[in-house]
Amino acid sequence: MSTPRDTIYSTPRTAIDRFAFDDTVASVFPDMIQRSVPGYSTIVAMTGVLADRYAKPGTRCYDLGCSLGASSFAMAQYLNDRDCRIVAVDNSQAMLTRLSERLPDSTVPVDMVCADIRNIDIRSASVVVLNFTLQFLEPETRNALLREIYNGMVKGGILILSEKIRFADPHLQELNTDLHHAFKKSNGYSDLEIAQKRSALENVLQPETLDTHEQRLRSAGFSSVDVWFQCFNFASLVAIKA
Ligand code: GEK
Repeated sequence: MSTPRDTIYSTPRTAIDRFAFDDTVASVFPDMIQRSVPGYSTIVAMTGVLADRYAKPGTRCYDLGCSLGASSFAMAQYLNDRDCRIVAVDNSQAMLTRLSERLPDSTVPVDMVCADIRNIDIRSASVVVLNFTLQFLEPETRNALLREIYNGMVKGGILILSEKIRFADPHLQELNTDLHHAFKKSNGYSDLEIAQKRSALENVLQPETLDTHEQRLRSAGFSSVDVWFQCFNFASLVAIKA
């Protein structure tokens, strides 16, 4: 998907506003996330492979915080003739306006919902994707959402949770932060862009440790929990409802 290049933070700003998923961000989003998140395209592609294995006929596959629907499209590739509906949810109208232009390309029915993912009804879900979304919710609201998701899933369903993570060990935290910045620089972002984006995300994106995620998933009820992908401070977990 070729989209305009992200140059949002390329010029010096006197004040940095809180990062928001507005029209400016939506217009460059595929380029922004591809150049910012190590492993993004692998995670999205494997979401399709996992959906192929876990999506059950007559159920729903949720893409929570869908942005432009990358995970929805990855799942749709595998779900022809499966009698599944994809439910793509985001609270950014700017993202959904752009997604709606792409939906006619989908081979599987996609219900697009503009809502806070904490306020929707989740039911009959065999696949739930939280691809870099939980990190934007206030931490104290995350347990309740994970319980709602668990309760709305069918037995044998899968949750795929991808997040920026932090490390309890200060050395590893510093190392992985540096490596992530090196990754962004290798993708053409300047030190200024990296620094200004980092300020904009302060207190907006709140990463947690892998331990915290694993404990939350288990206390929500998931029986099998595993980290299936990690590159620096970005990871993806699977959690199965037995
Ligand atoms: C992808 N999954 O391309 N309710 C609904 N949506 C929300 C909420 C909320 N409370 N908070 C944030 N969002 C996508 C990438 S981006 C990740 C996901 C990133 C939405 C927000 O509007 C944005 O579209 C998305 O979550 C996060 O695989 O930019 O790092």
